[in-house]
Amino acid sequence: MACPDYRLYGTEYSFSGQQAYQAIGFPVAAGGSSRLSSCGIRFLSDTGDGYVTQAPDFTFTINKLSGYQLEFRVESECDAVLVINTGDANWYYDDDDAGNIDPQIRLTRPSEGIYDVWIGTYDGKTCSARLIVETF
Ligand SMILES: [Ca+2]
Repeated sequence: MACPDYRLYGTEYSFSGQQAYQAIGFPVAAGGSSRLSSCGIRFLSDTGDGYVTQAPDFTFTINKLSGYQLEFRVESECDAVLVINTGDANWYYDDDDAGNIDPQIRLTRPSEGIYDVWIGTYDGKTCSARLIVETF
């Protein structure tokens, strides 16, 4: 079975911590066919289930993050989940922290580099969604 693979690339964007201080939105289809609970990923944050694609939806290169907190959140019409793999191969997961059963992950001491991001759904459905990246 295919599991999320950070060696693959999503749609690529590069920006700095300063540029993301004004929130940046990215339309995306939430969902996928890879079931997280079958993939044996050890998450540093919350752990939970959901379905994502094999390749990340987005591959961000984010520079000049010193002094910023970095937040990823989703606005969707379904029960979205969020998976992030950072440049140092750490995995993060969230299901519902943004409210409205949408996910949110805030990294308080983010490091510069590559962030692979998957927007999935808890129940395997697919829906329209929007990923928002913002620094604080
Ligand atoms: Ca959710």
